[in-house]
Amino acid sequence: MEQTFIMIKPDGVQRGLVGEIISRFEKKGFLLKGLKLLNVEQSFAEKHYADLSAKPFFGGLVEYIVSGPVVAMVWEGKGVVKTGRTIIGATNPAASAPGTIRGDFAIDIGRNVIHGSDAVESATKEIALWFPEGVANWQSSLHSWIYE
Ligand code: DAT
Ligand code: MG
Repeated sequence: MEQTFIMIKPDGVQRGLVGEIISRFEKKGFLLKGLKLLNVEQSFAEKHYADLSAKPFFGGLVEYIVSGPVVAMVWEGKGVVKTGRTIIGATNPAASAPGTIRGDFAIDIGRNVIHGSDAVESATKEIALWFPEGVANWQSSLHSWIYE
């Protein structure tokens, strides 16, 4: 089953949005496979955002990600990468629809509360980076009530 990497950024943790965000993925029917609260170092944040290293905002982005604890998660389900991005909303909260996490809880692009993998391949890479120890092995007993 498809998996995605979701991270609640330091602003989301500081603002008390952890429960709300987890709840949205849970209520959708996705399965929580990995979860931890941690501080990351600059070199780790740089690795996570390596694809953006040439961007002018890279330094500020890394500084933001290391500014406090983040919640790293692995969520599983059919189409979870793309649907996860839909639940999160557009990168710039000014363009995120109401009802999305960024549309409901963020204003500035540099404080947009949450990260979600943008493709199945990047999800695989990010899960390996953030959860080298692996994720939990379980299946929901509600599976047949969520999938036909
Ligand atoms: P996303 O997080 O929606 O996948 P991204 O991967 O293009 O977006 O960029 C990663 C983060 O970098 C994004 O969540 C916020 C920041 N960012 C992106 N574009 C930016 C810009 N033009 N100015 C400032 N920060 C930006
Ligand atoms: Mg991205």
